[in-house]
Amino acid sequence: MFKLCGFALSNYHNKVKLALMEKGVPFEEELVWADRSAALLDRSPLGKIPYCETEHGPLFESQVIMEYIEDAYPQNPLMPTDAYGRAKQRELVTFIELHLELVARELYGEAFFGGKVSDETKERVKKLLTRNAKALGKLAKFGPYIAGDTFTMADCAAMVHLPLVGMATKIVFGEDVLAEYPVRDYVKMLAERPTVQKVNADRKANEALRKAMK
Ligand SMILES: N[C@@H](CCC(=O)N[C@@H](CS)C(=O)NCC(=O)O)C(=O)O
Repeated sequence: MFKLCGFALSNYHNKVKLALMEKGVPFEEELVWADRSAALLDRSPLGKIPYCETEHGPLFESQVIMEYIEDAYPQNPLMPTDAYGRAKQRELVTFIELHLELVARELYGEAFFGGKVSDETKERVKKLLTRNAKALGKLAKFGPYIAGDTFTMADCAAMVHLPLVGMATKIVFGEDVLAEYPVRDYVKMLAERPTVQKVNADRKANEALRKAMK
């Protein structure tokens, strides 16, 4: 059976888990911390989670896993069938991850883990995120789903990443770079889905476990 490995505090892990549940793909979940152990590096060369175990072998990089799931389990598709529609999905996911989440990630140490980020980094990140956040308006529809009137793969990404980008920038800069978008209402709307409720409940339980381990 398909196995998703990682921990439920991770936005990338939760993106894949949400897709699996939305598609109704049977899967097992194995708790794996990003501990740089030899066992982890054997499955995921950069020691990152999530990775998965398929019937053919392991895969890492969450978006590669998402596409594998879509190809291997065509039921309840999370992408349209036409090439351009599929490309638009990938465009939105790539944009959110490469130009928003990965940039904002530089702030997480200070925003969530008690660290400190240099003023130089803050200035660079703020400039980039301000520009990139404006560009999100050209791609995101919030209509009510991120790519239009249907729940898609892009929602699995937007649901886990956009709130984090908003929170991190609000904490570190005192202003949410995504404030002009209805992210709060969007997340609230998605939280009516049992799949999203399960992701959120598991994330909270994982956070409690991590705290208890310290
Ligand atoms: N591009 C990767 C990002 C995954 C990622 O950054 N995972 C984090 C947890 S949210 C991680 O494993 N960090 C540990 C590390 O980088 O050593 C993906 O999409 O899977």
